[in-house]
Amino acid sequence: MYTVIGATKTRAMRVMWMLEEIGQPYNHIACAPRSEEAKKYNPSGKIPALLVGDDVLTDSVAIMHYLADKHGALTAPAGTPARAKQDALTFWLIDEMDAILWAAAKHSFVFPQEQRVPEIKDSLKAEFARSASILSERLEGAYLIGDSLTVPDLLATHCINWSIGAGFPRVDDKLGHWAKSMRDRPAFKAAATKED
Ligand SMILES: N[C@@H](CCC(=O)N[C@@H](CS)C(=O)NCC(=O)O)C(=O)O
Repeated sequence: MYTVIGATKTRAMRVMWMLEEIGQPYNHIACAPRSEEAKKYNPSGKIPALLVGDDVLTDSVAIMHYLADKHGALTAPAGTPARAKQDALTFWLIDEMDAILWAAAKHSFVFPQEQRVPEIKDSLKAEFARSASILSERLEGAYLIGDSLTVPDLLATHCINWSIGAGFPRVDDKLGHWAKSMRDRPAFKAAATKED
């Protein structure tokens, strides 16, 4: 049985949602970033982590790819052009959405007060809005790629949700409705409301 380390309000949600989508049971230890509990599994205190037997896997996207490949779900097969295209979108989302949100978080509450540069946040919001427009333009149907759910759908939705929580400007209606359709998925709801 898998065990997810990390509070639902963090990137751990990506891993929990993925596990719900692929129908794998899991335990959940809902600890905060940098807590003593988190450090038991990852000395940096970063979450999420996934316990798989004696192994501790870290990084939400690495964990999602591990699960996708292991269970043959939410991904094109490794070693195919389709997978390379899927990975390109995944890495674009990390560069152009996750990294921007993370930079805003660092300058809001992660860095010590004296290292924060709050003035950077307007520029980060504008950059995120540009990324959201590009993503909206490429969205053609119910999913970001083809006619089935893949890892980038989960990652993009999580980033859009994060942007809402961080007080970033709303994404356009097309992308907003799409993100809502993702949040309406039973697996998303199950992860979001999972009891520990
Ligand atoms: N790239 C990593 C980032 C992990 C990360 O920074 N997680 C945050 C919580 S969402 C954290 O633990 N922050 C504490 C810190 O950076 O010290 C992933 O996707 O898992």
